[in-house]
Amino acid sequence: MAKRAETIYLKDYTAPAFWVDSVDLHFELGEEQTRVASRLALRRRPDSPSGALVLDGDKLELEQILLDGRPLAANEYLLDDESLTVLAVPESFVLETTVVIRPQDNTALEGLYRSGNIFCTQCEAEGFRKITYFFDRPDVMSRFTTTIVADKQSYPVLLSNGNCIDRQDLGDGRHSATWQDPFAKPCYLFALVSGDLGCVEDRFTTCSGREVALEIYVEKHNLDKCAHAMHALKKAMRWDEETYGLEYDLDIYMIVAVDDFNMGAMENKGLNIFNSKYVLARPETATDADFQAIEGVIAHEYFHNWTGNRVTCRDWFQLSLKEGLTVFRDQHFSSDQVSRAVKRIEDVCVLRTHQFAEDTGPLAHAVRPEHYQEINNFYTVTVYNKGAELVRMLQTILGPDTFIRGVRRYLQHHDGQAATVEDFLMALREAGNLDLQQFQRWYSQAGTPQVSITSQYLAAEQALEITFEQFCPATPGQANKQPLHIPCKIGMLDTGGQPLTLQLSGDEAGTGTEEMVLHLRQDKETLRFINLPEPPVLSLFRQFSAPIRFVGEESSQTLAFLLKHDSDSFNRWDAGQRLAERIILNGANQSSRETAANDLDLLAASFASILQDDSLDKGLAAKLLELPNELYLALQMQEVDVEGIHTGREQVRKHLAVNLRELFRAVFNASQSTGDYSVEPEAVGRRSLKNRCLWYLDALDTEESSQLVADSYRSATNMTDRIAALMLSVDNSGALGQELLGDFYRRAENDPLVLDKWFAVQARSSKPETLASIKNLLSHSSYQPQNPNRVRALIGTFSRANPLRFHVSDGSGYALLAEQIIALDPVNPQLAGYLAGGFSAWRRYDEGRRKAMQQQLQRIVSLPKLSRDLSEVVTKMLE
Ligand code: 0A1
Ligand code: ZN
Repeated sequence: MAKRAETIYLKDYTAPAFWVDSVDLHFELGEEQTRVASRLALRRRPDSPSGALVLDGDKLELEQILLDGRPLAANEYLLDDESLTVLAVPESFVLETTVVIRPQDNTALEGLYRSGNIFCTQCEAEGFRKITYFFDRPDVMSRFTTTIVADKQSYPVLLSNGNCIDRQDLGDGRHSATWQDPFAKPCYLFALVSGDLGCVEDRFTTCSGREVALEIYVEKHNLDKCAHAMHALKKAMRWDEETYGLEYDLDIYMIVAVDDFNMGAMENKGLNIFNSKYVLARPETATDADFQAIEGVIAHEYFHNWTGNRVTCRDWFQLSLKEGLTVFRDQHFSSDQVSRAVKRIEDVCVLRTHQFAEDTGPLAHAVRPEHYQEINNFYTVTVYNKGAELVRMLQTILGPDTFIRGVRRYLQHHDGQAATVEDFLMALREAGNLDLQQFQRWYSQAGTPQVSITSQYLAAEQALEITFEQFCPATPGQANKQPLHIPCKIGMLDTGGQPLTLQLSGDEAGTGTEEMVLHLRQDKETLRFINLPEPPVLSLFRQFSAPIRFVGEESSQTLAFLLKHDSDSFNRWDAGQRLAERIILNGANQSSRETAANDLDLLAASFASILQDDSLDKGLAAKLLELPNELYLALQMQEVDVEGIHTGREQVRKHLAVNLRELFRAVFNASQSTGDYSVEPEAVGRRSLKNRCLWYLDALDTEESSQLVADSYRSATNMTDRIAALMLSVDNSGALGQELLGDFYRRAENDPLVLDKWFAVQARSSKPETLASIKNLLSHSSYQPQNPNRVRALIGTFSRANPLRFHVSDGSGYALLAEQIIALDPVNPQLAGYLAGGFSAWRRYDEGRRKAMQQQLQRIVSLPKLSRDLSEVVTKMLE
């Protein structure tokens, strides 16, 4: 556990001293021990200084070491817990090592480990060093050949990257398979799987007519839950051909689902390994959100084949080069499958709730950080989701066609290479002939910029002057910020709600359009629009054109007007969110209560017309009727008022329910399902609108509303409707919740993904007994502390999605989280580090809570043995 706690800096990057032309691996998988023999063909790079060969290796048991076939004497090499050093090596040579590892004891789930009876690997970021000695860095790319030997009966399936070139029956009850990957790759993309798995097969013909075998491997009882994932894979393959002109490059594409996985999935070349949560789905076991997440993650991993695998990252500081770009691509793909506006709203919601929170806390970091201790801690919403927003802004700045040309240029120029953010920006710049110098600051500057707007209508001149001021608050290690290049998509409405034609003074380019992009580049700048006979209503940062906090000057009437009329659906939604936020936050404050009451009438009237508008997309209607979540609301307060936010939001919910009861009831009835379950956007939208209405109706807290929830649960034919009703019943007083929980548990039939939902629903409950029930659940026979999904369902949901009960004022929620982190750290440091993030906002609470959280953090940091993952986050939080 005593890992190096040194800090690694981007500025210290040096190229590797050796090339590894080929890697031959030979695995003998065993129940007690696994033997890994490796044969590396190495060459010193001509420009690198002579010196020892140093390979990474994490606690490996070395059995044998040969240099050009000759066993090395003990004084010719050095070994420690983290590396192997061969003191003198020629210019070009073959190094052979044999090591022993114990996958069955590997609870950290990095390297080669077991998930149930399946052997599988996770090598990103630095797991390969737990398998064999190697340069465990992404800029060393090699050709891999892998032979796997295992017991034939227990492990009939033997998989690795590339094509299977040989199979043997070894006659002693064991068999072997040899796989060869024709593409050079970094070792983090290596994968191996072995187990007794079933396979769903399909085919795909690429645009140039090549046949690709598609195979999804799962435990046999899950074979009936793969159809959606397979369908998504084929759609993603076609989409990438049609949108980017990118074709798949091997003859086989395999996906394996395992139950124990630290993240969502992994893009290993030709052999993706997935958390089963992102593969398995049937209408009775998975919600609409699960179905959509599966489609998104399948696409994400597939898209990595180009953005990540064919062109990879030079070093881990460039992580967003593959992740930001690939998230952008998967979001774009998903928005082409569903309602574009709804998808954008969901993506922005994640960003504003989670990434903005990260940016305001002690763990704030740039999309391309400049230093780290443990790279596992940087698979964050900032690197992934803000990274995707940066790519999106580039698309907005360049225009969609130039952007695609730029991405293609980047992939062509760097195919087979390990690239940097600069390489990417250079290709885009060349494609668009544009200056992106200032834009590059987005990659190095942490924090969420605030843009405030003031405007002045000059009646005599029929002009409107808008002044934009940008300001970025300090983040750890970055006190002073420089102005960013911020694209602002703008439109204007006349008083009847009709779009106006824009005319920017002194700029002919935007003239005549109803929407244009303004390029903000200075701390403060004023722009003048002309030919405006009356004061217009502004619609700014349409589609959330930049990841900023927008501070506007709109009255509540204007927000209600935008919610009704804006042609940009995202801004309609955002106007409603801002109005609702104003009401909830003002409602908690005595002096502004009257304003809040007036605003509430305004909101109710707006909601009424949404509920009566039959022409509106149902999914969008459900979004427009959503109240901002408690985590987002907390971010808007100087000091978080935990109970105030919850109560304020509940009051608004109840007020709307009471006043619009008939409308909610009518829309609920009209949205009942007809026919078979489908995940088409129309059906998904209808269910989300129906369940939004149910959420309001439930707030009436009457005999009738409780009956409606019970009926909804009992008549549900799919997981979406069932879990929506279950959640409501568990939050309510009365016996219904317990009864339905019992029923739900029985239905779960030991399906781990459904059991996760059962745990999560209880962890999310706003009832006062929640903490006690979580304590009980920790010793429930179905609780598995070694399974990351289960831990995230119970402890993750409680600490990250239940602010009311996690922040209970006596600090007992904090103590529970700290205990779980402490117990988990020796088992799975990556997960422990993730859970510790639940404390990251501690400085934003009142004194009592602040002290209580600080105390728990100190308790953790003073433990004698801490993983590097946990120590880095906890230390940073206390700094
Ligand atoms: N590259 C994967 C995510 C991933 C990252 C790290 C992991 O283990 C430490 C596992 C998966 C993706 O973006 O999908
Ligand atoms: Zn990814």
